[in-house]
Amino acid sequence: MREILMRKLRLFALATIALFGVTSSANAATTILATNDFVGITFWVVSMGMIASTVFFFAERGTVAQAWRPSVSVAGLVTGVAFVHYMYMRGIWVETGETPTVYRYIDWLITVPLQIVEFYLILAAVRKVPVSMFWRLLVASLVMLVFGYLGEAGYISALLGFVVGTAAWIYILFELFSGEAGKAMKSSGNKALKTAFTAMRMIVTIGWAIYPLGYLLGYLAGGVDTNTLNIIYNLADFVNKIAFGLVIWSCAMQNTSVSKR
Ligand SMILES: *C/C=C(C)/C=C/C=C(C)/C=C/C1=C(C)CCCC1(C)C
Repeated sequence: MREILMRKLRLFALATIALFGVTSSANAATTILATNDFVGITFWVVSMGMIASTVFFFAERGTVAQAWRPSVSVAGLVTGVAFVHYMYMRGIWVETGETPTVYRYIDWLITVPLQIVEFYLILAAVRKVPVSMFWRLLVASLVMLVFGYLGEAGYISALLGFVVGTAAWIYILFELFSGEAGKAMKSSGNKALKTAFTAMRMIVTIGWAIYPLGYLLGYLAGGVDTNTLNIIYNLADFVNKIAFGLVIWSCAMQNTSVSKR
């Protein structure tokens, strides 16, 4: 009974996503993308990558072991929320040539905490971990983004926003490398989890560094042009959201083949 209801809900969710994708792209057809607008093209490519991965993650969710479903669902939420923002950002870019900074920050405000919480979720799928770890990671990611936005929007000095934001990011890295989360991973005795955790941590270290670097070059030095910055952000999002989710999915699959489906 419950299984049937869940299957129906899943189908409904997929249909909604697909319908939204179709209607948004129909609206988008009214704006003309220039053949040499490479930034606009990357906005499009990333949008389509986001919707494809969203459908993929929700479709795959039911095939992984129970304990891994929240992780795969959250991966789908991240790309789903990003897809909606990308449809808007693409429109703003193609129509006005402006950098859609506010939309990026709103997107980050939702997707980044969800991603950072994934570390807790994948650990919790294989072992006992304290809920306080969840809150520490969540709050640190929010501090990072809120201060970045305040600095970028001019409510506080750009430098202060950068310094506090970066401190929060370093705190996250500390937690993942040598804090409770890193230690819990090491002592988990789960090979697939270790591989996934390490790969995700690499993304949070290298892939995420692109954003503060863009902030630094664009707002403190004032030297980076908007075309370059947007292309870099778009490609970074592709890796940091889609590849990040695929790592989680792959780990979930590996843990499923050894336990029961
Ligand atoms: C999918 C979007 C992602 C993974 C966005 C990540 C954004 C960051 C890691 C931003 C970091 C920042 C700092 C570390 C310093 C202050 C400025 C920010 C917000 C750009």
